[in-house]
Amino acid sequence: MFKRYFKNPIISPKDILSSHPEMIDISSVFNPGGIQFGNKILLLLRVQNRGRDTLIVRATSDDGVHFSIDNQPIKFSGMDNLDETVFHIYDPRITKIENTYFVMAAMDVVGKCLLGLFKTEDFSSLEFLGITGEEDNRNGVLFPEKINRKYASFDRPNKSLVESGVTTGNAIWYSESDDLKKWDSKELVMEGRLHYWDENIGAGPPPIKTHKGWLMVYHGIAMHYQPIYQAGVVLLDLDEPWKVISRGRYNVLEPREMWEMVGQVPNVVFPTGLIVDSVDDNGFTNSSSEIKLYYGAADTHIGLATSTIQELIDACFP
Ligand code: BMA
Repeated sequence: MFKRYFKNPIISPKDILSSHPEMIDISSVFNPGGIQFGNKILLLLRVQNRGRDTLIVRATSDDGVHFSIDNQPIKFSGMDNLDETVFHIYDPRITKIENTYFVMAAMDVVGKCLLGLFKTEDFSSLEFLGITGEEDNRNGVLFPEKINRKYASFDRPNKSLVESGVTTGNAIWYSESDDLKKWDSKELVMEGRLHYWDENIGAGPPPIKTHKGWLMVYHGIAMHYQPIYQAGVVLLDLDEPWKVISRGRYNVLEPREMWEMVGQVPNVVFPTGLIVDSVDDNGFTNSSSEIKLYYGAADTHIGLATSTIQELIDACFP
């Protein structure tokens, strides 16, 4: 299971010190994408100011605990041709394929949310490649390698409408693409389990390749009077990742600390960034590898929790 770092939260709104006009006295920092970038652990933070603008801010660290946070938001390029008004770009998930880093992020446009795909070599800016489709969708993650000679991703179409007007969904789909531009929804991967911890679901960080299968941390929402966001694990077939080998019965992280239970959205742990110790030449992570999970807490702070590949694989089996 996950163990929280003893000095959590590792990033708080007060850690963002900047004189940039959009980054003064910020309200929240949460749901970071994460990746190993050279010797550093790099996070893309979701930052909100008092105008409830969303900014993406880069943070880097040598030890995964002490972060140096940029004093300006990351710049996006290539978005001028998009025929939509984009209000917010958020919840980035980062994947490295060969020498390019890709970021899949939610984009709020008029009446719905789309998934945008961006690329970068060095995180100085993010170049927009396009949207994955026209449908209301969120929680998109790109696999770190091609599967069956195609780029592969999970996404989570937004369907059910909860009272607040927020759209959510209860099914993760597998999609594939030849060129990263045109995506086809291919297979249903898994659905929410009514009455249990994961009634609505969405992918967390990008899946990790292990010798036992693709390991994915996902988020599940118990749709109580007040929704509870938790993290769980599932193991998927290596060649056909839409096939579930085994799915954990219990969550592996749930809101328990005060800063996870209290904030702008209460009772939320939202896993988005995951770093493993070592990956071999074929992309496999060793079962003894430590995992660092970076997650949003109550849509206000960032927490760090650790585990190992083996512990999480074990947690996939009832
Ligand atoms: C989800 C997403 C996340 C957010 C979570 C809890 O639907 O919007 O960005 O962290 O709700 O508010």
